[in-house]
Amino acid sequence: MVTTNPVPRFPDGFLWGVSTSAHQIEGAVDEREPSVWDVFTAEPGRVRDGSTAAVACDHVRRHGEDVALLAGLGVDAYRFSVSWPRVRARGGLDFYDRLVDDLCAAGVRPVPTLFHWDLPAGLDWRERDTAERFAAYVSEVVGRLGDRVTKWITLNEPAEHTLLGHALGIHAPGLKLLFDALPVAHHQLLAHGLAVRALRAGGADDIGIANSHGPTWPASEDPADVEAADFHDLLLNRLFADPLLLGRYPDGIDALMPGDVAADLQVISEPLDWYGINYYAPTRVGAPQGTETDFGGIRMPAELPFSVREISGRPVTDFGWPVVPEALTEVLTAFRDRYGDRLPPVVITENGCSYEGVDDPERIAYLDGHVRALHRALEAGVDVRGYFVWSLLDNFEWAEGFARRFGLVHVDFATQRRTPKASYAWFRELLREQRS
Ligand code: IFM
Repeated sequence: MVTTNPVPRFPDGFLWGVSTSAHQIEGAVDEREPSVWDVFTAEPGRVRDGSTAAVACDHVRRHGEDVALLAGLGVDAYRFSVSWPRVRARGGLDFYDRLVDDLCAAGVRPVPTLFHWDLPAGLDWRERDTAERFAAYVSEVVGRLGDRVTKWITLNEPAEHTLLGHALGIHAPGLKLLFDALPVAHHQLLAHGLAVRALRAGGADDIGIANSHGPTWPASEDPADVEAADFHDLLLNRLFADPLLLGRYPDGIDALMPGDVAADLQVISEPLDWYGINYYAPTRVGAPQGTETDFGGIRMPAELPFSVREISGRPVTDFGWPVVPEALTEVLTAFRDRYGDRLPPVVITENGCSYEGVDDPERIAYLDGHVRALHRALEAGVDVRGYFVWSLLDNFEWAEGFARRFGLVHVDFATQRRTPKASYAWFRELLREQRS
């Protein structure tokens, strides 16, 4: 195992956890309604290795073993997602009821995300109605679990769900709408605001969202590169954070959104108790080059008003993502500077990397570097309250299938055998040291 200097001490009460999502681990596909991801993965050529998540980590049947892994790791909290298609099936909430009971019994705080991309098949984020249906589903979940769950997350990464799923067609539902996908972003944000109201009506008082953010670095000082980078920053960061934190869309975007946007922004900007940031890597962006560009294996079309450039001189993960821990400090201080007292306390709701192997010194180095970068953000005055590693288990990595392994625990998908990696032991030791 890689040995490192002790990580600096985080404040008492800092929340340490790990994350997963329903579609990526649960399996038990026959005990729920289909989602857009089931439809998408049934189409040949959509997933790199041709796999589906019909079984995945078989977590519904093996959750007892997985809760034991969480307890053994010593985390304070476990972020998982509730599958809307499972809740729609008869008895679907029973599984989450048992899971929450088991987590509480093991001393691990349950932190459910209410939507992590597995939209029930037949629903469509281009329709406003989907936001209202989401709020009704959230009321049902808080009514059933709210006596034991105190910390809630509305949505996971609406930016990626919009961009990859609806603008570029790389994720479910496979739509290639480019900028016509903007209503999908608006309706998810509206769904978030309505969900906050539904959760509050159900008694919840510790509510956040998990948005992906990262610095955008211009490829050069050339004004064309700077302008392209600003636009990328708008799409990745401001399009989702401004309406939530400031109650407005950036730079005239509201004219492109559907419905009574001013009234919707009142709902979207319902105050949050904390703001979740999923951080993986920064992006280097330049002016369009008239050709497709590669973004961590994703083909970015030539028509976009920017092109993604390589960040050289850095190690990369198996996914090809550059490892840049200091960009985590940068994104946090930039958010504090941009949003000031409109930014509630922050929780890192995902951070992690894909590497092969049970002996995984690269993952330890990645996590170690990022936890230290997080501490530097704290020292710089950013109010950070928690850190969740993505992910507890190797799992179904969307269009990459089972080819990308993000887990602290290795899963042999043929036998479902779980094997804690060296990084699991490293994280357990980090938590022990933080509490000693
Ligand atoms: O696996 C995903 C997760 O579902 C959302 N955030 C990024 C992770 C790694 O790609």
